[in-house]
Formats: sequence, C-alpha cells, structure tokens
Amino acid sequence: MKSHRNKKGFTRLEIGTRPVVKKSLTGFTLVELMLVVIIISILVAMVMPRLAGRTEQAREAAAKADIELNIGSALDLYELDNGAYPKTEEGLNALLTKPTSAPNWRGPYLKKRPVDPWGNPYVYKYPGTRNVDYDLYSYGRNGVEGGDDDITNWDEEGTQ
Ligand SMILES: [Ca+2]
Repeated sequence: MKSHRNKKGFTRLEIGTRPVVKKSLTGFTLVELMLVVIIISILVAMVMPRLAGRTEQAREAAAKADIELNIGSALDLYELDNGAYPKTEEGLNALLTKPTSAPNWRGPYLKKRPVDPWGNPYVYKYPGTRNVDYDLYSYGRNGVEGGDDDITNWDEEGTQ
C-alpha cells in the first residue's frame, strides 16, 4: 500500500486502506460461500438425479416383473386349468374370483388385484391386439396410454 506515504492525510489513508482490507475480507467470505454453494450444487447435481433415476428404474423393473412373471405366470396357470386365458371383459379379476366361464377354476391365482407401481391397474386384453394370446401392460409413469413410458408384454421399438 503505497498510498500512505505519498498521499495527503490520515483521512485519505483511512479511506484508501479501508476498502482494501474490506475487500480482502469480503473476498475471503465470498470464496467460502462459493465453495459451500459449489459443494451443495455438486451434491444436488450428482445425487438427486441418480436417486430419482434409480427409483424410476426400480418402478419400471417392478412393473416388468409383474407383467412378465407374477401376472404372466398366474395367467398361464389359469390357462392350464381352464383351457383359455380370461376374456377382456373378465379381466384380471378372473385370477381372483371365479368367472362363470371357467368351471375348472382352481384359483385364486393371485393374492390381490395387481396395481402397477404408479398406482394404476394393469391393462389386460384377450384376445390381444399386439400379441397372439394376451396383451398386458402398464400405462407407466404418466398414467395414460402411450408416451413412450408404457411397460408392455410386447416388444416396442425405441422404448427400452
Ligand atoms: Ca404411458
């Protein structure tokens, strides 16, 4: 700080130095503050989307398991006993309560009425419009048909 040697007085000096001191103090706290902000934003940026992605992935996997394994095998058992899959209008309820069209019914084939991980009922159609036997799918995250998030028991290009 050369200013205190060649400038006029103390007032000038005080005015001249104070901002310097203040600046460095403010600069230091700013660095601290920025570090904290940076660390927090890194944590948020890294952890949150991963968590969100994981839970959504887990829901999709659960829906897939329901469709391909849980409900799928229950439907296959039903078909073994009764010679055909439940009709569309009987729906998945036929796995829980005996429909009149199934005299050899030996269920219940499921413990409870299946609901997808987003809280919506699975959609069941027999005869199917996509498969030779039945169509079974979940509307996925958006809760409505379509939108690239449906989990289906048929292969859909570009959804996986
Ligand atoms: Ca959907």
